[in-house]
Amino acid sequence: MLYSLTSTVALVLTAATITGAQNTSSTNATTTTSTASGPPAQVSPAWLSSVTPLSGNVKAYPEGGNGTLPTGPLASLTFDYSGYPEGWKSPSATSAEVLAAVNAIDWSAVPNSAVRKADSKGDLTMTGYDSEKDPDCWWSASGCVKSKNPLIPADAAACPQVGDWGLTYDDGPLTADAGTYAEPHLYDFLAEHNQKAGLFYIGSNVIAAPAAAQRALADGHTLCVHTWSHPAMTSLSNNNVVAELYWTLKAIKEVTGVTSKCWRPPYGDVDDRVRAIAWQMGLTTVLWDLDTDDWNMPGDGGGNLSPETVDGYFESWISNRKNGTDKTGHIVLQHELNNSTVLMAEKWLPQVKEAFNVVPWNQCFNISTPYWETNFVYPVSNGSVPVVATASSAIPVSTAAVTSSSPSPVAKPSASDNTNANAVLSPAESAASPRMSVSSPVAMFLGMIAIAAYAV
Ligand SMILES: *[C@@H]1O[C@H](CO)[C@@H](O)[C@H](O)[C@H]1NC(C)=O
Ligand SMILES: *[C@@H]1O[C@H](CO)[C@@H](O)[C@H](O)[C@H]1NC(C)=O
Ligand SMILES: *[C@@H]1O[C@H](CO)[C@@H](O)[C@H](O)[C@H]1NC(C)=O
Ligand SMILES: *[C@@H]1O[C@H](CO)[C@@H](O)[C@H](O)[C@H]1NC(C)=O
Ligand SMILES: *[C@@H]1O[C@H](CO)[C@@H](O)[C@H](O)[C@H]1NC(C)=O
Ligand SMILES: *[C@@H]1O[C@H](CO)[C@@H](O)[C@H](O)[C@H]1NC(C)=O
Ligand SMILES: *[C@@H]1O[C@H](CO)[C@@H](O)[C@H](O)[C@H]1NC(C)=O
Ligand SMILES: CC(=O)N[C@H]1CO[C@H](CO)[C@@H](O)[C@@H]1O
Ligand SMILES: [Zn+2]
Repeated sequence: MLYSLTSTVALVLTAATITGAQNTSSTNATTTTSTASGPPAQVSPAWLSSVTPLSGNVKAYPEGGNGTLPTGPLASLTFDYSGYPEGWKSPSATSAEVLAAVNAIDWSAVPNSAVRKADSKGDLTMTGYDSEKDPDCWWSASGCVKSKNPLIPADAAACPQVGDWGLTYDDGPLTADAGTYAEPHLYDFLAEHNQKAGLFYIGSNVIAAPAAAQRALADGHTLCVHTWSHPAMTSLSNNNVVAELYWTLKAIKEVTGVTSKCWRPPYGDVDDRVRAIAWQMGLTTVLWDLDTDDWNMPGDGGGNLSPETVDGYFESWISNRKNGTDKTGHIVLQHELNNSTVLMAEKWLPQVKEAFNVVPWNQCFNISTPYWETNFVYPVSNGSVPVVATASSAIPVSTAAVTSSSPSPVAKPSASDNTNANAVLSPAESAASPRMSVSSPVAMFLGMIAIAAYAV
């Protein structure tokens, strides 16, 4: 049935692209009819298909809870990272590997927005910026979390359900230079409290602390991309955006065996150009609505925010929840960055859990398959793990998308979703992407995206 809608979808797409894309040639209706053959498909990255993951990884989401997950010293693991770019430096945008990823992108579906200005230290500068005239949804300027390009779903910025606390820690895995606070300090603490989290990994750190990344996967945390060198992404050229995402995706896949379908922009810095590139690399954008500012406490790479101020944020979030003032769900930004942030995280988690339903961010969105490898199936919001048809169930490629709705990370796969072509048309999808009503042809277009080839 979806197939017969192809031409309608293409027509609507044309209109959609006109409002969404800033690329002048894309605004030409003649040009956009070509999208009938090439929408901005979101597919498992073929440019990572030759990566052979290290051994020693779990092959599925770990069942079991407190006391059954691995804790204690990390396995010793040496990783040959020759071939990777220098850590914490902007990777080359012209290497053959990066260009393969660049060439896989349909650039006509990427807005031709201006690269944002940054100073010599890489910090964004707003001089001369006029938000009124900006056709983009640029978080750094306005806090905007809904792409103005209707082809790209809204960011995951806050859990939709009141009382949910989407737990996230950025900038890990925390490497050995953090001394006794290096991982698995926080991961052991989480395991002992039977708590899963969303972890946004820096590629440079993953190759420096591969055993910590493997532990995180084994403990049931959700691994997402947080770039290679932590830049303000909107200040980078298209190819440099690709390079930052490419190397981090590769590092996570080579070390842990999973290919993330989620990323968080450093500093939240994302606009419609960067979102569209990330989307075509298979990544949905995850932000936050509550910021602990923990990184800014004294510490290496930190600032001089007093820990008491951070305590105060937690105190008021908890009391607002307890006295009924808080009427929304949240995604909360914390860091596994240094001893200060790790201690702060461990100090507050038990109290947060008394007031909130604390889950990794993906769980409150019912995103049970956060990787292209669908053998990893995470719990949905009611805590149950859906039954998902796996790649090994030998579904012919031509119909694979019908079983695997997982290509859309903001779709909310559930038991039925994953065996049902209508998955992305579910009310859940429209809840996260208000522009897309259940019956809207654009939502159906997203269904079409799911028909893209499946190549893990
Ligand atoms: C726009 O469409 C016209 C035909 O309607 C065509 O002549 C022109 O080359 C197109 N421009 C671009 C940039 O595709
Ligand atoms: C704009 O679209 C044209 C035609 O599809 C494409 O060749 C070009 O690379 C795009 N520009 C950018 C900056 O994406
Ligand atoms: C998990 O187990 C540890 C050690 O056995 C114990 O200290 C802790 O209280 C337990 N936590 C929960 C949530 O059951
Ligand atoms: C709830 O707690 C917060 C923080 O302590 C306070 O500012 C607010 O006034 C309280 N609201 C109610 C209705 O008690
Ligand atoms: C973190 O460790 C440093 C020394 O490595 C110490 O001076 C500092 O007090 C520690 N911070 C906290 C919050 O424990
Ligand atoms: C949890 O939700 C899923 C759909 O999201 C449903 O299939 C399942 O039956 C639910 N489980 C429980 C225990 O309610
Ligand atoms: C997740 O699934 C449950 C059913 O298990 C549903 O009630 C809830 O609305 C869904 N949440 C989202 C964000 O779609
Ligand atoms: C890894 C890291 O950044 N460690 C720093 C955390 O903060 C402390 C001070 O509280 C520094 O001494 C560490 O170097
Ligand atoms: Zn960060």
